[in-house]
Amino acid sequence: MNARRRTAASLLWGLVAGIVAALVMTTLLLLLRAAFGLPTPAELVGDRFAPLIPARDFGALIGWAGGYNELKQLGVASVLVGQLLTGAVGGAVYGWLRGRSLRHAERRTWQRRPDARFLIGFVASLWVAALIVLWPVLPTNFAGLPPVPALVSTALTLLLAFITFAIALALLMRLALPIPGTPPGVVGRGGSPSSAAQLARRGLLMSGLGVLLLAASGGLLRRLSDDATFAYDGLQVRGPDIEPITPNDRFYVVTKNVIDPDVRPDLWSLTVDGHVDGPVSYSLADLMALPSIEQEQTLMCISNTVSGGLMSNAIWRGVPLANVIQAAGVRPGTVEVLCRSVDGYSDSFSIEKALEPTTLLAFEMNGVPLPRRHGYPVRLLVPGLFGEKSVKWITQVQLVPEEVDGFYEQQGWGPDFTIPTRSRFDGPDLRQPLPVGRSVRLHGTAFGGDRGVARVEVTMDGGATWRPARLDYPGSRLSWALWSFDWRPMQTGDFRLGVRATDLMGMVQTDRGRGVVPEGATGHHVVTAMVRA
Ligand SMILES: Nc1nc2c(c(=O)[nH]1)N[C@H]1C(S)=C(S)[C@@H](COP(=O)(O)O)O[C@H]1N2
Ligand SMILES: [Mo]
Repeated sequence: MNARRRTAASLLWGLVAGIVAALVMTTLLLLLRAAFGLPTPAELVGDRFAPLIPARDFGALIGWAGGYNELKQLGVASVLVGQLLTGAVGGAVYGWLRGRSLRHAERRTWQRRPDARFLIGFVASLWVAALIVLWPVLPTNFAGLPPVPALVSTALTLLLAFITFAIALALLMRLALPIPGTPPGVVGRGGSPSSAAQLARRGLLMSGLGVLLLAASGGLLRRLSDDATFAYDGLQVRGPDIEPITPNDRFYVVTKNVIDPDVRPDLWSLTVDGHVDGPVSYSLADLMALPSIEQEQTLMCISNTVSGGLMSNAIWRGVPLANVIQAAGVRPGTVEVLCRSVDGYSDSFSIEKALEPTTLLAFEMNGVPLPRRHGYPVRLLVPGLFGEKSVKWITQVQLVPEEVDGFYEQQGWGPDFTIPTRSRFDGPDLRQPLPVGRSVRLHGTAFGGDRGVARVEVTMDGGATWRPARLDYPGSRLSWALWSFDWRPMQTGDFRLGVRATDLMGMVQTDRGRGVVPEGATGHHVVTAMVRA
């Protein structure tokens, strides 16, 4: 081979070896994710950049991808491809340099070997860059480690991954090209001549290894995706069979995660720190031993439309957040509490809200321990504010002397997160025409945040007249109410039905229509009933 062809060959070898080495690294990362809940770069990158996307663009992206789950899948796939591309580039440069050092065989001490120096530099700069870029999301651990151990273990995981990549790359190149000092065509590594046939064999070996790794990481990916949130994120509950208390397996779900935390209670703890007299920490047993209360409360996502089902009601048990905050001692000048979760999620709200007796650290939902997808072992409940403030899998409550933006707040949601009063039709199914002259039971839900529901009214004439509905299930001040109205249409035609609620403060639900971005949707839920002979 002439020099130019040899250079091209070693560069190409390096490129392929780089991809295979990146596959080794990816397989290791997926294994660590599955076994220990250590976050993958794909998850970290997603969580780092999602909050930087403005709320409206985020909505457009979700629409473009075909849903939040689809966007998550796209994000994960792009980072995985990015890992392979980075590996390919690193491998190509390494291969090229290694090919060159073969031709300068006299310089064989490793300090003089530019290929080895490059590889160490490549790994070090990847790691430093990853630490700098991903710094805010490093305290993520899906097995439930508190922030500091989570940060350290994530940083070490990344280092281990990059070192694994480098070792795999070096070994694979050694397979391809003999070590410097033993020029090709003379004597190969095993003392055998490095002939074309031998190179072909090695090529075959490398592609075999690549295929094997693809199968392994593919298998791991499939296993992980069985555990992913794709099956339930965005779950809604509404319609004719709506129940006063939502069963846990029907309760709506919203999560930023591709795979939700699976917290090991023995690793988990809750810390109250920041602007306090003295930080306090609780194990799960500590927390559950504190006096707890039961509370019926409805949760609703800020992205719920006026007709949407991202709203559910449950009976929770938990410890008032005020108790643990007071145990730490609020320093004067505290403005907000910033709550962090094991998944790296955070949100904040005023210290006044945090000290209200109904703001809870909940550990039970409808009589059973919190299900994993709803925040096991402990989640926040912040009555009156949109669901995103009710941080699941909470691990830290930090008192802060200034306003801080949470995960979605950074996208530009808010600044007011008060749930506006709302009401909705759930039944009957109006896709079928209603028979004229026969009584039909219109029914639905009404929710006033933490202001309760005093009254629900319906209109059959586009808002000219309003008639009082019955409150079949009045709920609590913090929950929805279920209403119904027996209607006997005496004429055929299409009727525009509307509903509105009034809260216990006497405030009537606004008829002003507004979209979900940035402070949640408002306006009347209007449906059309076809009345036929
Ligand atoms: N740690 C964490 N908490 C979280 C979220 C999240 O992604 N991670 N999502 C929030 C959002 S946007 C909503 S609407 C509620 C949903 O709670 P649920 O799934 O129990 O209904 O959880 C909030 N708490
Ligand atoms: Mo939400």
